[in-house]
Amino acid sequence: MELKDKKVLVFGTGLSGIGAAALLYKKGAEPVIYDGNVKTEPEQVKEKLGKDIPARILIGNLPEEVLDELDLAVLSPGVPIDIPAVNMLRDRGIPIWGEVELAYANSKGNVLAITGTNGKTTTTSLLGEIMSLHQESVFVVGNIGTPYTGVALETDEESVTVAEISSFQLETIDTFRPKVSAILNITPDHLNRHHTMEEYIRVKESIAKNQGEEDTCVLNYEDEALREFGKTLKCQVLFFSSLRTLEQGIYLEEGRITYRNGEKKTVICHVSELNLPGRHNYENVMAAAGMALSYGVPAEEICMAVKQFQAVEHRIEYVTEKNGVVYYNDSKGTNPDAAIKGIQAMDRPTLLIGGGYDKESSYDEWILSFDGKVKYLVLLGETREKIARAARTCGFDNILFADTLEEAVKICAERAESGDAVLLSPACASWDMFPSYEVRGRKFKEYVRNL
Ligand code: UMA
Repeated sequence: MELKDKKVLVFGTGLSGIGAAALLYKKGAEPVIYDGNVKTEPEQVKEKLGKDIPARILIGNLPEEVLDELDLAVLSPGVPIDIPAVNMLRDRGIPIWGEVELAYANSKGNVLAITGTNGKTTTTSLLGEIMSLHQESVFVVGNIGTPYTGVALETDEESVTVAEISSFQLETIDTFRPKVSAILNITPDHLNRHHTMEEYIRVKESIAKNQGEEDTCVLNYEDEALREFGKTLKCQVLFFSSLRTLEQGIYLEEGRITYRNGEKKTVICHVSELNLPGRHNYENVMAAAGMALSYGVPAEEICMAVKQFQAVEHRIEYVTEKNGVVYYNDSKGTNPDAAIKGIQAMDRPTLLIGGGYDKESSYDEWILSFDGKVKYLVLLGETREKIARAARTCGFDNILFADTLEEAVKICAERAESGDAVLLSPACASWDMFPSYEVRGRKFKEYVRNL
């Protein structure tokens, strides 16, 4: 769509909305930026847009006369596609794009896109590092925290955009076509938004829907749904597995991450050379390496980047040691599956802080994964009663409640003994008490350091 002189509604005034409005304005469109949250301050939105990006700002209800004038609507990922305001747009036949679609339609070069329930940020960062070692023009964008629209107009034919793409973002793509995509794993998450697991899987898999024969999709062989999905694709498929050797693909052989292509085997590195703990991280490395290899990056460059790479913030991040107690920040453990990885990575008795925003997850598997390691489970946030009930049903009773994260840290510090770990790995999003998991993680680190 030619954007010049088009009137475009930008839904949401967060990172995506601001990025989208700026891109639209630079392309000659007339953005109208809208937020349904009545507490949004127009002055703050204006400030975020900056004086060079004029846009009409609407807060609260969407006036009918504005709807009548629109040529396009661009949704932020946090906006559900089935709320009344979006239905109104759809009913009027106004095209609805996500912020990612808008960015993609206005960018050049190739896209390497990663989705999955867990491991996206680590894999995206690592692939970003690999690509930066390989070539000059590399952009790392998306759910990782940098809106794609913010860099789209800077890309050229030689650019590579490495994009972390969430299920929220995939719901509103249209022509988005990565040269190489990856789906790392799919376990229950965001069911309050997608309603059923089938729908969540369908949305995740749509990352490959426009890929053609020259493109590649990298998939986790150990995820049954993805193994089957691989058979249905018309693009090339590259599987990885951390549990078995494959005739074709990437796998672990005696601790070595190995790529097998026909008779040829290439070793990327030994897992002991990685700065990332845990099998889930070996999978992230395999996926990033597989994507880079598919793109044509030489194995030696991948090896070099992989060995240099350090863990991302908020993912089983070592904070400090106080009185023999080690503190870990896993604020990015925002769903039960991610939190299972968090507790599995602990090698000492652990005081675990959990709970937060309710995404209608089931917590039983997480609690069953405690494996005798958790001394106390300190719960806070919207889900605390729900998790406590699940824990008791699973036979785990050492539960304490806290009203704030600061109180939770204090409770843990009082009860922990030398040799223990304190782990913030909430199994829930942060949105009931914090604007993001990053803020929650940073606050946790601050409270720990102030102890
Ligand atoms: N809003 C409405 N009506 C609604 C919902 C939201 O008006 O029904 C408004 C809010 O009032 C707010 C704005 O929309 O002003 C927020 O938009 P947003 O939630 O899409 O947030 P952004 O700041 O644009 O950040 C988004 C991603 N957030 C979400 O998907 C919730 C960020 O991912 C991403 O980094 C950023 O775009 C840049 O691409 C964060 C995230 O939590 C990390 N992602 C989820 C996750 O990882 O689990 C999916």
